Amino acid sequence: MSRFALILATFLVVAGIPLAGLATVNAQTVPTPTLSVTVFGETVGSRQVFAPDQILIPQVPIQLVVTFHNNDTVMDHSFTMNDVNGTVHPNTGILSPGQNATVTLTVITMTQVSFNGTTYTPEAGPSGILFYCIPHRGTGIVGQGMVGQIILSMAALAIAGLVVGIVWFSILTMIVAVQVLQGIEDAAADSYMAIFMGMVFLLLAVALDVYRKEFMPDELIHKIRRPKIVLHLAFR
Ligand SMILES: [Cu+2]
Repeated sequence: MSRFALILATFLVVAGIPLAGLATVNAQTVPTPTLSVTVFGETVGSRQVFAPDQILIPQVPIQLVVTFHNNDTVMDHSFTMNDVNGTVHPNTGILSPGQNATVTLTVITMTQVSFNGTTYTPEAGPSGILFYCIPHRGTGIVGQGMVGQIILSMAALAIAGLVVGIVWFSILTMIVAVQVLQGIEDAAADSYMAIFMGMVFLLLAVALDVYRKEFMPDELIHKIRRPKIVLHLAFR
């Protein structure tokens, strides 16, 4: 048992090294990804709101395609952003109930946005980039007027934490395995190793799941398919 455990523990540490580098390599080779979201403008009770009022982005830079749909029955709404100087861009314009409009902007960093070839600092909200509805912005405080935010998801930080946990439990497994090999064995050594290894695989599964959900672009899904076979010769 103990030699097998040492081999397995060594494998965990070695396998962890390329995994840790995976995110970095992907970030360098993949061009700016695109995220398409639909945001509705509607009245809930007596309040005009965006639904959702948060656009979560998995990373920066990212190209954001926002389709704004006025889902209201009587109220006019817009999806609008300001820069720090109060200049309005991008802006869907004021839409009547039932109308749609799409704006495409690039969030370069959380303090730098590019739209229509212009790069500027967008107006900030409490925890992200602010967007609002021109007729219903009101006080402009999130939770009062019709405002929302583009927020950078904490998924990258979560994965970093999980990787630290994976490395930590791998090291603990190694320490127990080395001690067992040196003859410092107690009755519970196997139980400790089982728990530590279980934690390694559990954290690895969660980390891979978060990575897949937050960082794999949706566009990849329909590209994984059999290539279309086209005959170049006349076929008669
Ligand atoms: Cu509105």
